[in-house]
Amino acid sequence: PKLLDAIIQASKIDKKLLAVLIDPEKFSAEKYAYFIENLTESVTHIFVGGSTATAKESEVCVGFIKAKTNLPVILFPGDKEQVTEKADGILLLSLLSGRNPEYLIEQHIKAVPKLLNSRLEIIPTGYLLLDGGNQSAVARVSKTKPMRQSEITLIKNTALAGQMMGKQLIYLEAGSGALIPVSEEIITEVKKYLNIPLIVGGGIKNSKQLEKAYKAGADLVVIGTAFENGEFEG
Ligand code: 1GP
Repeated sequence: PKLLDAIIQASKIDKKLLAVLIDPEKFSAEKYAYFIENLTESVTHIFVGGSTATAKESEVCVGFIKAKTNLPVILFPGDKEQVTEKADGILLLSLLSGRNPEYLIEQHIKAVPKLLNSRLEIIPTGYLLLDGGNQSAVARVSKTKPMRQSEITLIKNTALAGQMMGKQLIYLEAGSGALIPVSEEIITEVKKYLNIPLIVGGGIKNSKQLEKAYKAGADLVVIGTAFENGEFEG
């Protein structure tokens, strides 16, 4: 598993990773050609996904990105419809913070026919939605409640349960456009117990917040909105 191995190796030597998240629903070739060709050097991955993007939108978006960059393109799908062979890999997300079977196992079962004969690298990922101070699309679409950021022990134990169940990555998510990113305290506490790489995203808008997340223990940070709006200076 090349993609996962590279993430593990980077985390071992403390080389921090940065993914730009592109939502296929907001994608247009005119807007994104320049954007993709001018990413800062610190960007190591492109994630593609959104809460409500369609199959066609996802395929067009990934195809376009693959033609423009050699960075690994990893699906971060909000729905099985977004699975496209054109990407390099997929975070197969289990929404461990929620109790909706649709996002714990059902979507995955429905995705199998597409995944079975694809060359996508499948990366089992425990996905925890935390409260980012506003209503997130993930909460709305998945019909699940985010975990309160004050519930640090529960968050840590949920992440660890994911690891014990065989997840290869843990993703702490405050939701796209979160007002409050995942706290440093949570990142540090989860990272302390985890021996798989930790991804953090949601509401990170500038290099100061990015550095804080890294320092606290995030191995890979995901930034969507701030890149989209041209606010992130790298
Ligand atoms: C959302 O974690 C990502 O799934 C990124 O969030 O759009 O707030 O950067 P932002």
